[in-house]
Amino acid sequence: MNITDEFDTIAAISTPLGTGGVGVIRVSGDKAFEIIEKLFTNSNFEPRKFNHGWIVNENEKLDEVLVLPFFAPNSYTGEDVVEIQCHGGINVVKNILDLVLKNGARLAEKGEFTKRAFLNKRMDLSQAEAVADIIHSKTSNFAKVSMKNLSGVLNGKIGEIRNDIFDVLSKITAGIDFPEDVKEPEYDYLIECLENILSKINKVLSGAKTSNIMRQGISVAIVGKPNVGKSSLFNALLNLDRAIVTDIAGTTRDVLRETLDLGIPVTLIDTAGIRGVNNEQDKIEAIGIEYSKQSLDEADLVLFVYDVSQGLKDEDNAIFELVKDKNYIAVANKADLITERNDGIVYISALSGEGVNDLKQVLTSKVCEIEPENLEYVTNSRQQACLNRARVSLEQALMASQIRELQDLISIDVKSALLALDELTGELITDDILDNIFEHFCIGK
Ligand SMILES: Nc1nc2c(ncn2[C@@H]2O[C@H](COP(=O)(O)OP(=O)(O)OP(=O)(O)O)[C@@H](O)[C@H]2O)c(=O)[nH]1
Ligand SMILES: [Mg+2]
Repeated sequence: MNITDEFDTIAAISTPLGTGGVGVIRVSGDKAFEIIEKLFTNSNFEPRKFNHGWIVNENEKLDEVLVLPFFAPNSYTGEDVVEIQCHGGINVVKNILDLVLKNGARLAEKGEFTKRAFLNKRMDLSQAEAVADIIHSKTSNFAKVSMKNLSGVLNGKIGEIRNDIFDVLSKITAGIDFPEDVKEPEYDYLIECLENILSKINKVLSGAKTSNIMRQGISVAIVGKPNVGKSSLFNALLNLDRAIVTDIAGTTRDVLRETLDLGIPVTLIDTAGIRGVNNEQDKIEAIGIEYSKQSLDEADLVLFVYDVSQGLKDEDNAIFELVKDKNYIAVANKADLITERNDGIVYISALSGEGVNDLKQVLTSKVCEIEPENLEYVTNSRQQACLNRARVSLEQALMASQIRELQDLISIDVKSALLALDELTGELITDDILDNIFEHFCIGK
């Protein structure tokens, strides 16, 4: 797809494919109304109002629907858009889409509606990227912060920074181009401006690590020797009977992963109990143990589980040796079997549920050492890369100003910073970058 292509009319199913109350088919482009008029029994459209009628294929009624028309430019894409709300059965939705395609629309590519919204200036790039974030967010917190970007928070800040840079560049350029009429700006003034801009960029970038954690989440591996109750804990944390639990040591063979929403997405990993097994005797368990060690290495946080009714044994200590240099929480399980409690130990019973909520809290505070709700600017890796490029260029300009370098040379770095921000906002963007961004969308958005 090319930025300068004439837009044809596209269509796609905008609701998830499955059985549901309603399904929505979206059609966008010049021919949207022409196509619907051929299929709909009531094409006396009132804009932005639901119009009731039937979708018919050569007199055969396909479904009773509501049609919601939007006239360009007042639509999501900025083009003529028609949304057909039909019954949510998978075949009904597909049949209507097929009919729309047969009548002159083309199946939309991933993210093509939002891409058009961007190209038609209905939203800027950070808002378009926020749409993808909201759709894909794994936690409600991330959905909330992404919503800030949809409402233009990041773009507003970047616009402000861009204006600051543009202002500096204009002053330098005027001094260079019209030396007789305009005095070149004082170096101290340039230093002050550049420092100011850099601190604004650093403020936006300071949320980068948190943004990445909120986007990708963190992984928490549950490790320990066989039979200490790892899978029971995995199930208890998820509130789900996900992993098989038996009293046979060596029950879990494969690595199990599930997502847990602690405000930040957590991938909880259940592993095979680690013990010395003879490779020949039990190949499967030996492989499982290898996987456990890998998961342990890769995890951001480890729950080291032991059976407190048995006390720490040599096997536990051997595993603890693998864990101790990592970020870990030691969990004393099967506390229902003992009566004594010491301070500073996390006692739980995965069986009865005792202490599981407290453990969740300890886990949450470890995971959220950052306060996600306070995150002011959420950025993705592409935006961070642009900001970092702008930062490096401005730092060079700053250094050059400090040593009173020729302003001609300083302007080159200031200009690169400006271009990096233009790439961030989408002012200056290539087809490749655009395709890359919208590839992460789903069809129908
Ligand atoms: N009394 C008591 N029994 C528990 C508790 N947690 C787990 N168990 C029992 O301990 C046995 C082993 O539990 P699992 O959850 O399968 O243990 P595991 O660590 O996953 O074991 P492997 O997968 O073999 O490594 C089962 O019989 C559980 O019912 C607990 O808190 N209290
Ligand atoms: Mg298990």
